[in-house]
Amino acid sequence: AQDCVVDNIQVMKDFDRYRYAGTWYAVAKKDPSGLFLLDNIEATFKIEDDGRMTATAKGRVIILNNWELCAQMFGTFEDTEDPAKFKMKYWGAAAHLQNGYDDHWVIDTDYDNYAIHYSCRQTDVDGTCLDSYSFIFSRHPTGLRPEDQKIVTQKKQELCLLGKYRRVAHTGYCDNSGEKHLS
Ligand code: AZE
Repeated sequence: AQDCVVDNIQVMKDFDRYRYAGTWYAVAKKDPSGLFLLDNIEATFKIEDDGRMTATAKGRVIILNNWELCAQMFGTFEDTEDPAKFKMKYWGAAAHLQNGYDDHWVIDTDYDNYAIHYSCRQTDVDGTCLDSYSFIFSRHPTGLRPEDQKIVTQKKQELCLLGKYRRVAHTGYCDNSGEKHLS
């Protein structure tokens, strides 16, 4: 299905949250409208004792026009009838950060190297997406392995987002950092 209708997007078959758990580095992203994580984005997913998925994430943001900081975020995931489709409630460690309730779909992953995430915030009357964001995650901060790039390109196309991604830099900005960035 390449009609760009959100309901027709294929997600990961037999998604295994336990294998998805752990740390992922964003190596590319497609931004939604409005404020968003800029770079140095990493997310760590965890499966709680009751089986529910939670996550922490961090990334550089600029808020209030010129206040740069490392945003520390939390997310809890609600299951849906599809194991690869979640609803994510998220909030920041500090009150001035963003909170919200977004879709969190896992489009494809091999669990050990790459994962493709997608979230549509608003659909148009024709069922296509008006406001989406998407992350290409890697287990390696250095980027994707060449053999995974082909799969990722194919999936970007299926999401109707080919050409809309930007590379995510990892400069160490959020390393050993809490909410505040010192220097
Ligand atoms: C995500 C996966 C892991 C948990 C979370 C994620 C999303 C976080 C944001 C954060 C935005 C922050 C802003 C702050 C000013 C998808 C990486 C919480 C969307 C804009």
